[in-house]
Parts: sequence; structure tokens; C-alpha cells
Amino acid sequence: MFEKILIANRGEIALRVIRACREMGIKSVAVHSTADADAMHVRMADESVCIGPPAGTESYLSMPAIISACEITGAQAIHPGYGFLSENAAFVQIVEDHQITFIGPSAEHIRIMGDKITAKETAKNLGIPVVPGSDGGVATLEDAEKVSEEIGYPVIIKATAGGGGRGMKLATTAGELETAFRTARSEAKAAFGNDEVYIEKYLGRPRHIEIQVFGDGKGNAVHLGERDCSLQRRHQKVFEEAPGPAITAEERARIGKVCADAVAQINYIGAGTVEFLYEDGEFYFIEMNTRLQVEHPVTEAVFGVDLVREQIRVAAGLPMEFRQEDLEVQGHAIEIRINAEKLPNFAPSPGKITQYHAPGGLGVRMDSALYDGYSIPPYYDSLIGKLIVEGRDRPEALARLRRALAEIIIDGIDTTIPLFDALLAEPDIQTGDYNIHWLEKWLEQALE
Ligand code: MV4
Repeated sequence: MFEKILIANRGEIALRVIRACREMGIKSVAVHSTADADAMHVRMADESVCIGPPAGTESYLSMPAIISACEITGAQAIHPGYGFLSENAAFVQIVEDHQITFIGPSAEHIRIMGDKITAKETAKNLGIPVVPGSDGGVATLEDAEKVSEEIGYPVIIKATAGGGGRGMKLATTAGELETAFRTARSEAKAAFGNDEVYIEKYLGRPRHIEIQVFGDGKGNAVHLGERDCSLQRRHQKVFEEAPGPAITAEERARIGKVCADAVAQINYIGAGTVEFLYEDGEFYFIEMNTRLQVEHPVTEAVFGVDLVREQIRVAAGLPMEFRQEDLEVQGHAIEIRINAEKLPNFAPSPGKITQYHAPGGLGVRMDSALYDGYSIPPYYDSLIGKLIVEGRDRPEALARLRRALAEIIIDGIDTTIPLFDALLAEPDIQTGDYNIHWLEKWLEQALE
């Protein structure tokens, strides 16, 4: 096992990894920008190294600075968290060239899944159901017309180098195809330096359902059910839950096995998430994320596992601590993302926290790097906390969420907490009757 791990991240996810390290008797090294000298992850780690100025590009994204920090401190492995360098194949290669272990998948698997066409083709070949569409890239308007006629309108045009909703264009009818195709290509070129696009049948009112998978890199893999992450604003998740309110135990077992078998076939190592659109009882693969996700705690809650501990174990060459037959959903968990943002426009709201009080009690987990007197710097993501609640069933989890929200105190800045008080009063949220468009539609009238 590693003696020392460097965490190439900040905020709540850095704390999450430091906590797993401490429980495993592993020393932790925090890295930080000059803006984060007083951050909680620096205080909580065993050691820390300043790696650059405030801008993420010059600190948390600086590969030489992070490799140097490993060499200076003698850290044998790097945990990337999410975001920053977590899905950067070139970084994984450089880490390995320095005889340091990257706690995550191989550079090759990250590369495959980072290219959305290769990802979809790979998924299809591994037996995962995909959205009907073009086989690979579509280079000409004629090809775009041909594919679209075959699959039927509406169609969606997506950038190969995109993902997470960036660079998508909808064509509802044949008349809209030319403009959509040309716009998608030029926007993809401008945003990603790659104008390749592909076409899919557009699904009108799906849910976003993602399957948590985990591999040992030696041909063994399990699934840990699904999360419903349909409640999103501008492709940012806001509220996530496990299990999905619309998914049956039979569906979970079936699609879960398909995903676990797929990643086992490629000797996938560590945590991964297979993303689907789910409509009328069918799953359609859209993307795979090769990292630990922000919303992993809801899966941890209902399966009773520590995903970060398992990531560290398999990276060290040890077996997973669970087998598929031991993994059963128990109860219900919900996560809400608390951002330092001012409603109704979600404008960033950094600044000094004059008072912080975390909620507690049965079934409540608050993952946050806040503390009294902390100043949230303006340079990074606005996520400042994740409140995760669990109950024996969905109504109990919802009741606990309402109760925990009433306990939280975050003073000195604006947060998205009031959004959740309003959201929890909605009958559709109480029954779980929502899809990927529900939140944006609701926001149009709820927060004027
Ligand atoms: C789609 C779609 C409808 N049909 N693909 C957006 C993010 C990216 N991961 C995939 N996205 C979508 N792909 C087809 N064929 C609708 C979306 C989409 C969406 C997906 C998940 C969660 C929120 C969303 C919001 C708008 C559009």
C-alpha cells in the first residue's frame, strides 16, 4: 500500500480523499494555489505544497508543478479528484513516466472515453445500448441529411470533442438541418479546435440515469446501481438521487450487469460512470466518465461502500473489497449541491463566511471545506458544499433533507440553499416525476 498520496485538487473533494487516506493510515499531501493558503484542505492534510498563483491553469492544472510536489514530498500516488486533471490522458502518461501511480483509469481508457465517437463505438461493441445515430463522424451536409432521414427527425448534432452538453444543436425538421449542421461544426471548431460532429436521434423527455461501475484492472468489475441526475441547470447537476425513482430492481440488475461486463472486458480500473438517457423503459448510452463523480456519495450511502478507499486499493494492486452479490441497494439517498451563487441569476457570490454551521444527525452527511471566517476565493468552481441525506425510503430521505436544510447556517455570502426549500415544496419533486427539462422549465416561473 502507498505510504503517501498527493491530492491534486481543492475544496470538498480534497477533504474527501484526505479522509479516506487517514482511515487507511496513508499520509496525505495537499497542493494549493497562493489563493488557497488558508483553505481547509491545506489545514487537514499532513503536508502541503504551494504550486502556483491563483489561476487554475497555473496551479491545479500545472502538470510540472504537481509532479514536482510529488518528488519533493515523496508521494507515491496522485488522486486527481474530479475536474482539473482527472480526465487528462496526457497527465496520466506523464505521471506514470515519473514512476508515480495515478489513482484512476489508464491513459488509454481516458482517451477513448474523451472522444465521444470512439466512446460510443466502444460502448456499442461492448454490448451497451446506444442512441440510434450516425456510425462515427458526419463530414458533409449530404451525409447528415442521409443519416437524419434514416433515423427520423428530430435529430441532435453533437461535437466529437464535446461532452457535458457543450456544442450540441437540435434540428426538429429537415428544413433546420443545414443551419444546425453548419453551426454545430463552426462552434465545435471554435470551442474545441476540432469540427468533427456526429448525429443522434433526439430524445424529447428523457431522464439522465448514470450507472456507477468499478473495476480492478484485472478483468473483474461490479456495478453499484444508478443515480438519477435529471435535475440540471445549464448542464450543471443540482439534485441527485439513488436509487432512481423510475428504475425498477430488474432494470437496475439488467443494465448494471451490461455495464459491469463491458468494463470488465476492457480491464477497466477504478471508478467509472456510464451515462444514459432513459425514456419509455429504454436505456441509451451517451457518454462515460472516467473519474469519481461529484455525486458519488449517494451511491456510497445506499450501498454502504467507500468508493475512494476502493480506488486507492485497486490502484495499489489490491482486490476490490466487494463482490457483486454483496452489493444491494438499501434505502434512499439524495444529494443537493450548494453553490456560492446569488439567485435568481446564479451569479457567483464569493466572499467571507461570517458563520458556518453544518447540519448533522441521523442520515445526514455534509461534505464541505467551509469554516467560520473562511474567504471563498473568486477563482474556482462555485460548489461550496454537498448535503447528502439518506433514509429507509424516498419520503424519509426527503423529510430529512428538509430538516437538514433548516439546520444549515452559511452567513456572509449568497448561496443556492433557498432554491431547495422551494424545490422540495413541488409535488413533482415529492413524487419523483421529473425529466432533464423539468428544472429549467420550473426556474422560468419559480424565480422571477
Ligand atoms: C441528448 C439529448 C437528447 N437526445 N442526446 C446534454 C449533455 C450531454 N451529456 C448529452 N445531452 C443531451 N443529449 C440525444 N440524443 C438531450 C441532452 C440534454 C441533457 C442530457 C442530460 C441532462 C440534461 C440535459 C439537458 C439538455 C439536453
